[in-house]
Amino acid sequence: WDRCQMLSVKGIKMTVGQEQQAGMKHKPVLEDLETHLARRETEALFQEQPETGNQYLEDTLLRSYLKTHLPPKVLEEVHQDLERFGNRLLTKIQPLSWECEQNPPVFRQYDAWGQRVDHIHTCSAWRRMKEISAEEGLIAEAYEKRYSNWSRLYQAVKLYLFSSSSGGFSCPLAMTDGAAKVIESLGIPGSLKNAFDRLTSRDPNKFWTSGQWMTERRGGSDVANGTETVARKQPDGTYRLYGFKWFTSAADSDMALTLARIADAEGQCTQGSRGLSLFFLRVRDEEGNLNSIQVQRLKDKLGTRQMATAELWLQGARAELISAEGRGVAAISNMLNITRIHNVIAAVASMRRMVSLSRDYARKRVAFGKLLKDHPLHMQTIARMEVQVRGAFLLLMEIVRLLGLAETNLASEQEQLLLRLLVPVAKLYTGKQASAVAVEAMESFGGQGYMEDTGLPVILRDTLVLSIWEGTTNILSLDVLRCLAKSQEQVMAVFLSTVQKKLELASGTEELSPAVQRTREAIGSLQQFMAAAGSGQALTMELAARDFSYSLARIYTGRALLMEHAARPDASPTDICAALRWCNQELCPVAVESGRGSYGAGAALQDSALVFGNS
Ligand code: UCC
Repeated sequence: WDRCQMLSVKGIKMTVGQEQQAGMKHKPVLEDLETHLARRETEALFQEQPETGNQYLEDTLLRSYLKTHLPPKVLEEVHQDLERFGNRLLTKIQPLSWECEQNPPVFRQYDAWGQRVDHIHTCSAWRRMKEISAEEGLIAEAYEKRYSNWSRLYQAVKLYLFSSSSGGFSCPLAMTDGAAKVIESLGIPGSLKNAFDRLTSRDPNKFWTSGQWMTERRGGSDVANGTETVARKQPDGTYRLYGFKWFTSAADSDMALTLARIADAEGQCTQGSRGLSLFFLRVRDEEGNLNSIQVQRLKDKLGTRQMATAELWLQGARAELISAEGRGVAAISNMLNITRIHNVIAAVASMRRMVSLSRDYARKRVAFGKLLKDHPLHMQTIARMEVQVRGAFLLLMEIVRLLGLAETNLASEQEQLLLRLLVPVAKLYTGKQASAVAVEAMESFGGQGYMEDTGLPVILRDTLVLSIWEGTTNILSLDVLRCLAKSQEQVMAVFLSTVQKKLELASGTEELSPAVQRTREAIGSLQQFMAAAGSGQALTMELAARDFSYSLARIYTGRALLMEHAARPDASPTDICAALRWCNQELCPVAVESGRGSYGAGAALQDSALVFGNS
């Protein structure tokens, strides 16, 4: 089809390969057809399969980042482990990942004799992923802190390498990490010591995973108003939970953290956010019986099908209150921030996987008489994706670097503020980037990209959820505003001064000057917006929240690409090129003067009219 299409377009100069094909068109075809058909029976493959090798060794950006930032002793140890892990991923873990995809969980509600069993059957590869996660210390690494502030970054790198080969197991790991973080931030109370030890264990026989049950039938974003689950206090001080959790990911987990409203003696509950408290519960008791929980059904999802997401009835599930009463949202936000970072990890990993496969395919696939890699337009498309992945990767590294500092009490107040801001910014931005890159990369395989058994559609489907779960793009944009308001905009001062300082350093590198200039202009625009929006109404900031957050993401990523990486003494021409290309896009998409009306009441009315078709 594409050949006919190309030849029918007049006035376009044909490449050598195209000319050859055009000539071939006039050869007698019947004879050729017979030979081709005869050969086809013996050929298993028509195209060479795109592959990745050891993902750690192949990832030059990752390796140069580690070399630049890690202390030499840490780098030496980490390098050995990552090389080994890269081989294990390639030879042992990747095949398990495909098995997980081929054998999604199955729900059996009744046994043969009519007994209700509510059994979620997972495949052996999925269970093996759990053991591997413990053996590799994918959670433990961050809590043992053997490399002090670098442990968190090292853990994130392992998770990043694991993500695209995990068969969906990254999801329970995200929540397991989040639960460990919540328990650690509570000072590991005695009653939770066993759970913490298990969540952070390297022993596959001890290791637990955790769920995060936040979403109820009234929705997943408005947790404050959507949570109906009630907690009734028992004489022994524990609670029993009654409610319906409508979207519980990794429902085969060992424990969960969940929100509920404590009922008073009259059975009344406080509504809104102030009525929510945080609870810990085991999913099953020591005998393996469900903790007064019934599984209604498994969700039929577009992607992440390897992982059991269920609707659960809590019918008096025994639970322990672990936050102060009414402080449930604030307490679970420690978990949310960690799972949001895992979301960024998954986003970057899926982009990296798709671009690596596209690159490999470009070296193997011949079209129009030459390899794809020799078609400049094709290479331009992959190069654009590469710039996106690089930016997202460096933003991720910046966040886990800051998190590592915060967790070892080495972060300044400014760095803590920056971390709080960058988590929602990175989550919302990379979630969108990942699906755009996955769709684009899919196209680079032509029709093969659309074929289920190539595994490529799985990556696309699993990527699409990244802008939805753990807070949609709009909810996270509003979280960015929450963060600004809470710090009385001190966080913006920190953001701007961090970028400005680094710009001064980079302005000494001649080749980077166009990018430095563009970043300066973008900061100027951002400041102009802030000044104009400051005197406006709350609606202005709400309507601008998404564009504003994108501006923060692009400017900060420019800083990471520009300063941290491209201005290093041993930076490669590719590093500099990526920084320049990144800064060539619109760095500050927020409309500069809010007075221009883009985000005012008039614009809101227009939006409504456009959507509903009013006059
Ligand atoms: O569970 C889900 C699926 C699990 C799958 C996980 C897999 C992850 C995989 C990753 C890779 C493979 S999905 C469900 C996810 N649900 C959400 O993300 C919720 C989305 N909604 C929000 O984020 C909302 O903004 C809420 C729930 C946080 C809004 O709640 P409120 O109660 O209306 O908000 P408030 O009143 O503003 O916040 C209450 C307190 C405040 O503290 P105080 O009272 O001290 O001022 C806030 O500052 O909580 C604090 N807070 C935070 N603190 C709220 N959000 C944060 C935050 N992000 N960080 C720190």
